[in-house]
Amino acid sequence: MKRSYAAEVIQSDLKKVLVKGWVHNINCIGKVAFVQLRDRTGIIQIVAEGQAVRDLRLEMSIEAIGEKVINDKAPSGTEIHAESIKIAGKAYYDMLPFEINKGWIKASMETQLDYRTISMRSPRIRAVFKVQQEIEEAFKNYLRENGFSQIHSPKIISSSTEGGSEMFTVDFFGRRAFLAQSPQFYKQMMVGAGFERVFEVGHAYRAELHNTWRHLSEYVSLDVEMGFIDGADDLMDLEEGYINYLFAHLKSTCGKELELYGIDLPDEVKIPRIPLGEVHEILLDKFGKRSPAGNIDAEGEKMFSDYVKQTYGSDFVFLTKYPVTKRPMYAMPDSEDHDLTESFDLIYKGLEITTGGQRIHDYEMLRRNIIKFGLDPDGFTFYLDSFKYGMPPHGGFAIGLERLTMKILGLSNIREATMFPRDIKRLEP
Ligand code: AMO
Repeated sequence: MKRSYAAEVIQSDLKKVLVKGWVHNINCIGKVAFVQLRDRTGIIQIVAEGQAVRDLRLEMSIEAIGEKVINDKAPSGTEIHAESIKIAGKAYYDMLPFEINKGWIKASMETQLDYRTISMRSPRIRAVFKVQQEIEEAFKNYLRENGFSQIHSPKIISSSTEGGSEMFTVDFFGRRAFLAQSPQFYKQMMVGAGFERVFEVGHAYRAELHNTWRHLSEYVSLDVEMGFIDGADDLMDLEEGYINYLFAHLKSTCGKELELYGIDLPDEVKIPRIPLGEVHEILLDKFGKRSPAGNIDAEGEKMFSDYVKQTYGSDFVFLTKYPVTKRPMYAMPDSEDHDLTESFDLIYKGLEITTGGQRIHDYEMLRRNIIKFGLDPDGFTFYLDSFKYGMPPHGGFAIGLERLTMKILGLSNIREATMFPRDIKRLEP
């Protein structure tokens, strides 16, 4: 007999069905048991009695055959009157680490992460990863529709891309190698290789020593790089377009999940672009907040986001024109003020979710800049050489997938938006 899923049983006019899934909940009234069966599409009630029911335990996997019956009192308006129930996967626990059938899990985040395959069974947690999947899907679709090609760059690499200190080293057949902090060099090289417009969804590694609510040692980076641009505004236009495309996509694919988290996404997003120098002045004038030179700290990001929300009604803001000293050697200096760069960060509800900008595309200028940054051009030969053959003006940006997921759903810790997070303390599961 062909298997039916919970959602199909509820929607279709099938009479006799075979369903498979996990025991989400059991309620016994006299000899009759009401079993909530959960599969990847939803939850359906099974009404059963007899020995098979007495052996059931929460989270066992089972298979049941029975008749579909419409019943207003059943949670989904439909239930299955079981003829037979078979245990497909036994339970070998004394006690579940926490209950997952009561909405919010009442256990610390660390415990939930320790037992990740159990916590992810909760429909509420599952919803996070459905939204995350659709963020990635929308990213790929939007960029493909705009003429971008998908690339896969190596994650074992020979030199730092984003500055020295935060790199994991790897013993590569006796040579010192690193885990990529970003696909930065490779996405630029692919623009020069004639692809013009590329994107990548891949892991990035940061050996950051701090343990915060917004940093992971391994995260997923949504990367974009585009050739023949006129300036950083082209890149911000592209990202603003993605945010609008994404929100429309999430509304059509994740209605149930957004509702679970009480999220109502705006119909249109218009993102203000404000130079960092002005941001500093506003923070000082309005909030008495001093910022670190040429940068903005986490408290400043939050304060300024609140200010932008009140002033422009936007949850997003582009901070532009970061100083040369705060950007990597590949950042293009501003055409008017050489101490600044053609770069930006995107802040969403108080958190940086993107860094981007125009890059230096002239071979000689890049070589001089590498030296100016106190680095040895010989350490970047493969990258630098690719600029000898007519590299066009170009730029791009990268969005942290977990940070974007976290902010869309209003989660308070990035680990909640990561299936198996890696941080300074966590290497398992
Ligand atoms: P940056 O280093 O700012 O820029 O990273 C880009 C975005 O990646 C996310 N991110 C992180 N997410 C979780 N944990 C971390 N430790 C972490 N570090 C970064 C953030 C951040 O905004 N090559 C440039 C991008 C570019 O210019 O194209 C880069 O990697 O959301």
